[in-house]
Amino acid sequence: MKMHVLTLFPEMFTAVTGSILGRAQEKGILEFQFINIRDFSKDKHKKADDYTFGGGPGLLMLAEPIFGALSHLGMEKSKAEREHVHKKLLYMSPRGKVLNQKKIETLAQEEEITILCGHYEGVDQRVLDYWEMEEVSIGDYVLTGGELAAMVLMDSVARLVPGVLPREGSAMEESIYSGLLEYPQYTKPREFCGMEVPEVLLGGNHKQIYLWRFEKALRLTKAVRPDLLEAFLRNREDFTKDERKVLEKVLK
Ligand code: 6GU
Repeated sequence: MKMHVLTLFPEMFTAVTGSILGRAQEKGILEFQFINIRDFSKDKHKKADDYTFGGGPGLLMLAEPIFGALSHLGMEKSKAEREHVHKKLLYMSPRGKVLNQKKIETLAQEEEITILCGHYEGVDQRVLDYWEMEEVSIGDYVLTGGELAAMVLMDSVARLVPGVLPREGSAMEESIYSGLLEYPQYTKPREFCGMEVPEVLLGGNHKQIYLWRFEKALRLTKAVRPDLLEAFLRNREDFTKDERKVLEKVLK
């Protein structure tokens, strides 16, 4: 998968290239391209922003350098054309639809994702209109720019691309996929600061271990995210007899 990022702060993305995602790039599974929007400014001072028409505080990113960068990438103008070639064009913005795991799974199917990071007060609206950009937020709070949000998106999408995670399958096993929060886990040593690893995990009875983890996940989800538990119970009814017993114990 190719990921292109248009930003005024390309140096921030060393956080991406210096991690597991960087290793995936070396292996040829992912390909990153960071484009400095300022390089496409036609202004002699490389200006990429200006004051807003109508007044108000802060600067807005200019349309022209962004158009230049997208044209340089050979970007298709319409959403329909991009869909045809499995490309996405996203604008990171607190105004967008909030990212969730389902959306991330859909994005992981793309061949190419291009992400525009806004800064200051955002971008000229004509950028979003002309290129039919999809706006994506990462939550109901405000960041100084789209870069950190873009990295969140890139990381969560990239880990679903086959071969990116060191152990195949570890992305799919995790609990958000089953709709519950993750059960507690332990590694060596068996005793640490007077705290023991739960006995059941040392035994090797896989069914018992599974049911213990299921119960822990249910209890944790009930306490922290009752909304997730409710959805989980609504979406699944194919429980085994043993699972049903655990469920009854936790829900009563
Ligand atoms: Cl995508 N951008 C900014 N600036 N703030 C945000 C955001 C994005 N998502 C949540 N807050």
